[in-house]
Amino acid sequence: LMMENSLRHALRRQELELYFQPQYSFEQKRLVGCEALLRWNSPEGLVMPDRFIPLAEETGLIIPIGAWVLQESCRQARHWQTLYGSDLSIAVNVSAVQFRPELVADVQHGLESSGLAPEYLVLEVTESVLMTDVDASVRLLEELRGLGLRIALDDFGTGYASLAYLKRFSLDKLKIDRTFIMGIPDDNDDMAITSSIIDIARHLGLETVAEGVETEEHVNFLTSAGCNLAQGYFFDRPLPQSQFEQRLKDKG
Ligand code: G
Ligand code: G
Ligand code: MN
Ligand code: NA
Repeated sequence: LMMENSLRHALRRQELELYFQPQYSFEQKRLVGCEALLRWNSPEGLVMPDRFIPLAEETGLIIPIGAWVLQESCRQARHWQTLYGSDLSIAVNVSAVQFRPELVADVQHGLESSGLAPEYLVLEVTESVLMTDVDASVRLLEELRGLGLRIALDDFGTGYASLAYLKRFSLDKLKIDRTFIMGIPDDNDDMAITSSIIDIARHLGLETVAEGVETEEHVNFLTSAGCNLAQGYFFDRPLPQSQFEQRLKDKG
């Protein structure tokens, strides 16, 4: 309850902060995007999203917080494009509570107030978010993509969406869940699953992002399997703004 009360004030007290985890292109060998990951500098210290996002969802606070994350992510990406001339894209996580028709207005507001071109904004949704109401999800995805932004299916392979839904949902990217990447190079099943996801995605015209890329073996396997983008500790942890900007100067 104490946490609920202080989370209520977190936005106004400017205690929320975005970290940015770089995404690297295997083909271009450079930093091409990032995922925005929320942190809470609470009076009790740094709180990770696994601890406060569920609470934000239960209390409905995720709606204003999510709108702030969208606006701040668009503003930041546009700012970096101006400063570094980069074509950097930014991925924002969207939870089930946010995935409703009103999300369109929040996204439009973020894009318009920042001047960020929509093709540089990626929304990450999980299979379970989409499966709650499949028909409504199909419509909302089409409306969002109609704005020109892109959609990534997060934690792909761990939820209960069947492959048939890859056809119904309007998507741009699959993020291969890190539990599969963890098994490379010792687990043959994980390697078969990973390269099959990459093949299916390519045939469907979807980009692939590998999550949890931690070792050189991961990089080598994913390169030869034809994965498009890598995100993980081998390259970078989620970084505060100033450290991320240093990466942009070095590797953008
Ligand atoms: O770095 P990490 O511990 O940051 O993030 C843990 C999880 O918290 C992520 O998998 C993600 O799903 C969730 N998360 C992080 N930032 C956000 C955010 O801005 N909005 C939502 N809805 N979830 C987030
Ligand atoms: O939204 P999603 O659940 O995909 O958020 C990414 C999560 O994965 C964040 O909590 C982030 O800190 C974490 N993460 C990013 N890179 C790595 C990695 O290389 N290894 C592990 N174990 N976790 C990672
Ligand atoms: Mn994500
Ligand atoms: Na994920």
